[in-house]
Amino acid sequence: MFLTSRIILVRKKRILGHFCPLWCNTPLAFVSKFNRPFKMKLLLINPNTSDSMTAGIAKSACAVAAADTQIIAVHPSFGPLSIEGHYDEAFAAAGVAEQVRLAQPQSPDAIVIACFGDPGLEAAREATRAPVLGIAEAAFHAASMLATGFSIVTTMTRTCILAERLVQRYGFEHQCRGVHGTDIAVLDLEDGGEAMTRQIEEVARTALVRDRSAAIVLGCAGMSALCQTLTARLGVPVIDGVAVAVKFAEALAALGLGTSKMGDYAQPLPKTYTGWATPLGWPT
Ligand code: 5HY
Repeated sequence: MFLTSRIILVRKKRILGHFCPLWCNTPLAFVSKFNRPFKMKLLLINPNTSDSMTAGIAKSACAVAAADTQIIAVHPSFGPLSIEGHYDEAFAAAGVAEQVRLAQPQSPDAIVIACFGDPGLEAAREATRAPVLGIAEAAFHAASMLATGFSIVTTMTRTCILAERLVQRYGFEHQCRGVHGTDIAVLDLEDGGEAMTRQIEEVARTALVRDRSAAIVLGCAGMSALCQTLTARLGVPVIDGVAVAVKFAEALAALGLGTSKMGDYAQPLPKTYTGWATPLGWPT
């Protein structure tokens, strides 16, 4: 099987799809949203394999990115169309590792993992010197700077445990006051319409009261486009991890800060991989 990337190129107001047989060896004309030369290359990985969701996430990223930031949006060449449980997440993590490994020749200045489970985050940090941000971790940091307590509103109730474990792993137990599912499937977020937005709004409103929290973290990259509407309706900070991670990534890259190559984030040990993963091993 040929490992490739599916690239969604975002230009202001128009979205194009392009299949690149060999990672970026084909000189695609990337432009920034104001046709200025790029200062920074940001690799945006959607860990599920939905083209349309990748395009939607890339559009949200492009809307907040600096004028000279190039957003390269990719998704893995294999895996689930959406991530809604442990099994999906296992493949998504491998897909993230694949995309970070394939991107090395292009040396992106920063990487954003645009799925609320932050799948493969630590593997990605091992595989690159660039700073790598997961949208959940980024959103937790932002929320904790804006309110003493926040609530997470996510998709399927069965994935709440994944978010709760991230809260513990990142040390936000004292700030995160609750995780709430809407039981809206990830891919249904794309064209959910007003009824779906109101459903998310109601779950958020109830969470603010029940958790006595003062900010909402959106628990799915697919909710990114709803952030402004929900902020206006709820009257509290509503944090979209995609937007926050893009800005944090720009800040770290602009400061010349990258992932430490000391200790557990040092480059993976030389190792042969077999089967379809053969190209993803590290030269021995
Ligand atoms: C996400 N799944 O952000 C997560 C959300 C979730 O495919 N993209 C996905 O429900 O965990």
